[in-house]
Amino acid sequence: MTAVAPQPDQPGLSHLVVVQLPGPSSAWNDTLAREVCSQLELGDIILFPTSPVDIPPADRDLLLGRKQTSSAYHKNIAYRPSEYRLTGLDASEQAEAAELRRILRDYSQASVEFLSRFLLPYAGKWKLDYASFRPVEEQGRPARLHARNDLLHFDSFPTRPTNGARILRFFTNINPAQNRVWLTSQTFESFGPQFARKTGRLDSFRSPFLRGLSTVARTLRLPGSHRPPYDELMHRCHNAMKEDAAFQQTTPKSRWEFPPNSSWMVCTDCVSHAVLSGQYALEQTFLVPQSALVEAQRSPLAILENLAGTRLTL
Ligand SMILES: O=C(O)CCC(=O)C(=O)O
Ligand SMILES: [Fe+2]
Repeated sequence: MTAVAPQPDQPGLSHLVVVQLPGPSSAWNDTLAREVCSQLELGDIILFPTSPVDIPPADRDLLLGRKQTSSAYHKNIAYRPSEYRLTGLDASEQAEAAELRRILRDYSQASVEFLSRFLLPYAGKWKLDYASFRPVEEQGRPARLHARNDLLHFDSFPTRPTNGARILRFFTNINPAQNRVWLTSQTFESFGPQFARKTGRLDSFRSPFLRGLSTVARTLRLPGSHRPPYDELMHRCHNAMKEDAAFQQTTPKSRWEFPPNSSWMVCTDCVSHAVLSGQYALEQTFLVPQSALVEAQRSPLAILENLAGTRLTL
């Protein structure tokens, strides 16, 4: 396996690291794996021009809507590996659900199997989050402002706090003809602090009085009280970026085209990203705990804790 980063170095921007597979698996070792983990954690995009995950032709045909017309295959669908369950389908679509669920389970398992061999420092330590099927053309897809994926953002899941764990996503473009096109801008390390300050919340986490109030709210299980300060800040940054039209326009950008049958992975909590166009992708999300990171001291959690001057996890 070989990795090359072809473009000139631009501080603060994400770079593309191209990994050619297959290579002799004996050539892969812990040192190289740590290097890739470091690149990921600091905001680079790891691209496999040929996906290391095989999707059987019959499954691909189903996903591309060639063999059926049910609307089940035409909406973004989430798959929860731990429950073997799909969300996003109506009762009328249950006939298709079983097949779709099986295909997503296979993609999820194949991604786990590959990444367990490739990202050795993380293997077995991550928490497996949702997988998804994205059959809707992204260009012009209607969504509320905060749900728009065509605006640059760092990922933060409003209903699934990570409590400091990193969000690592493994995508595959299953479109036979069309690239998936992304923009990225500077990484969290470069301008996360600027947005974190704008939230106006950094000081509040230091106040013993407000921390005490939060503990009481959690004890009483009040709505919203389960969200750790880290996730609160990350989510506010996510929203602030999408709301900031001047930032969206003027920030320096790189444009990436992910070709048919390629896979790429990104720590989407530190890579500011937006999808401009593309249809038909699969994706598996991994939550990597602080204890497995190779650059923990430069993680969004470490950066925010430094700024806040206090712990931000629960
Ligand atoms: O679907 C994509 O290519 C990425 C969209 C995105 O930003 C996200 O799911 O958080
Ligand atoms: Fe995103």
